[in-house]
Amino acid sequence: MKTQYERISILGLGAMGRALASALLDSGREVTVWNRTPGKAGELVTRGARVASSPEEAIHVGDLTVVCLLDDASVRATLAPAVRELGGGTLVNLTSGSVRQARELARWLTGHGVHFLAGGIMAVPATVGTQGAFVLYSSARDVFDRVAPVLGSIGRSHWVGEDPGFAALYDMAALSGMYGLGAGADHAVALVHAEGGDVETFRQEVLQPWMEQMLPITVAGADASETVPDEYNPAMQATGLENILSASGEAGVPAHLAGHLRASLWRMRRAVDAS
Ligand code: FVH
Repeated sequence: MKTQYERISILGLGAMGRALASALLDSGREVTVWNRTPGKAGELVTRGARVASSPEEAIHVGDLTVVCLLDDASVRATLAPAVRELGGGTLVNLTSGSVRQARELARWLTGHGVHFLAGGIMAVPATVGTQGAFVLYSSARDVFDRVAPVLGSIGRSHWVGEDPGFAALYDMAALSGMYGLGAGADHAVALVHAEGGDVETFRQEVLQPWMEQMLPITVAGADASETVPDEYNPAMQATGLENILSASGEAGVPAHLAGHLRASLWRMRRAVDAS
């Protein structure tokens, strides 16, 4: 197996695939790109990327294949006709999918002699290659050790275990946390807007510093058991949540924006009932 990975092929030129190609070009690699719909390579070509006319051709010219497509179904559809070409090569899948899909993809590809690494990108296209960006990887450690330095230009490489499903697992769980934060922020802004508050001032002077203060406490306190420690005073929190929900209703904020509050209230009431 080649270990230098100077020639990298990217399957998928959506927003993320283009950002990956750009970062890898910046790092001095030879980059070949393929996309189902032609004409998406744009300025990547002027910067030196080569365009392949099929997944097979892209896989053939590269010594490392990076896949970043919409979902697992598109990965399967793209790789199925090319799987013979992949045998003996190295493939990193950076497409989002479920834990089961990642495990099954790993089984299928390793069964065809592919050195496989599963990944989950903890970045958006605009932050690929910047300081905060990182990528979760899982499956065979030796494949990670060879690939990680090469893909470091996308973002810091972070291995999360031999189970090929773990990159997807931690990726999805982290996204769940992000969407929870987003839902809370959306509701907060909707409430301020509905009661005539200054949304921009609230955003900058109240919401941002408050969420920054609470983020480490919230992450540390997250608990899979759904119990609430007594020192969190669940009775007080249940009353507080009822107040927010009342205020939200009085302001006419749509009830579906407050789903996260009802989930927290359910948890606090359950803790009160259990005490
Ligand atoms: N963009 C983001 O912020 C997030 C950040 C975290 C990781 N995600 C995941 O990355 C995967 C790709 O996301 P994307 O942003 O590049 O997505 P799109 O811009 O919508 O591009 C989709 C590409 O997939 C191709 N494609 C779709 N269906 C098929 C198919 N059946 N066969 C072959 N290719 C297919 C599509 O091709 P085309 O429509 O241009 O022909 C694009 O190349 C994704 O898993 C995110 O969850 C991004």
